[in-house]
Amino acid sequence: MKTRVTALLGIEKPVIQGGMAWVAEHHLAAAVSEAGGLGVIAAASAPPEVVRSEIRKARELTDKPVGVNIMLMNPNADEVAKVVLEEGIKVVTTGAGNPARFMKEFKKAGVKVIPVVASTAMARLMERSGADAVIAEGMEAGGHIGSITTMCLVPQVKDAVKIPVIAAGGIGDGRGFAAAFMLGAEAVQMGTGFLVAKESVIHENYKEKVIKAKDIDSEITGTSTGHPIRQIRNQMSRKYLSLEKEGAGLEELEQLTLGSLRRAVVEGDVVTGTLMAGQIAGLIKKEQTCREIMDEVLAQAQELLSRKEA
Ligand code: TUI
Repeated sequence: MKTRVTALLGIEKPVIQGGMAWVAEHHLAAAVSEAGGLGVIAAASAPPEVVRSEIRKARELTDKPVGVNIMLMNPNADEVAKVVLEEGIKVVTTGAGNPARFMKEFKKAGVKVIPVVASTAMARLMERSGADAVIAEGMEAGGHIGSITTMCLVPQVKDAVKIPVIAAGGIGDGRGFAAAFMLGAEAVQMGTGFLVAKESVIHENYKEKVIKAKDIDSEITGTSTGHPIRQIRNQMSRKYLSLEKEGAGLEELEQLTLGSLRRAVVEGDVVTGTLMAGQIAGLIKKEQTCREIMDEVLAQAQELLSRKEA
C-alpha cells in the first residue's frame, strides 16, 4: 500500500509504531521495521547514551529505517537530539510539546520530522515550522493525551494542513486502519497493539493486564496538573484520582508516580505501577509477532477499502 508517508519514509507499509516510553526499545522497533513499517525507539527520559546504544542495537537487527521518538517534556531532549543527529537517524517523531527549536538542524541533516499534534492549531504551526508530516493523536490513545478524539481530530487536521496526516489513538485492527484512511490519514500509528507483541520486552504481568482489559478499563489521571495520562485502572490510578479530588499539589502527585511506569514495564508491578494503554486495549486479545499484527491489520483494511471502491 503506497502513500505519501511510505514514500517519505522509505517503508513498505503505512504503519508507524508509537514511541512508548520504557516500552519502545530496540527489539520492538527493529521488529516493526523488519516487518515493513517504521519502528521507533522511544528516548523518553533515558540518558542520551542509552538512546545511542539502543539505536546501535536496533541497527544490528535491521537494515531498514528506524526512527527515534523525542519526548519534549524531557529536560534532556536537546542532548537526545544531538545523539540522533550523530547516529544518522533519518526520522524523528516527537511528543508532548513543540519541536520547533529542533527543526532547522534536523532539516539541514535531512532528518524527517513528524510531530504528534493534538489540535489543528498545533498541526498548522508544525507545518509552518517545516514538519514533513504530522501524527494526529486522539484522546483514545494511551499515555500523555490531548482532549479530542481521533474521529474528530483527524479530518480537521487533514483540512488544516497540506503535509500528510498520520492517525493515532484507538487503532488496533484493519477496521480502525480503514476508518483512519477514510478520515484522510495516509498512515496510522499504533501503540497499544504493539505493547503485547511477542517482540515487546515488557513484563508478562503488564501484557496480561492489556490482554484482559475491557473497553472501559482505562481512565485518565493528571487532568488537574495539565498532563493527562491514560492508563489501565488499578490501585495506582485510583489513588492518584482520589488525591486529585482532594486537591493535592503537583509535588505530591509527582512523588506518587515517580518511577511508576518503570515499575510496571520492568518489574511487572501492576498494583502500584502505571499501566499506560489506550482505549483499544479491549480489542487486543492475543500476543502475536509484529509481522503478524501488521499483516492482519493490512489484509483486513485492504479488504474493507477495496469493498468501498467496488
Ligand atoms: O507523548 C505522548 N505520549 C506519552 S509521552 C509519555 S512519557 C510521560 N511520562 C510521565 C508523564 C508524562 C509523560 C507517555 N505518553 N503522546 C504524544 C502527544 N503529544 N500527545 C499529545 C501531545 C501533545 C500535546 C500538546 C503535543 C503537543 C502539544 O502542544 C502543546 C504545546 O506545547 O503547545
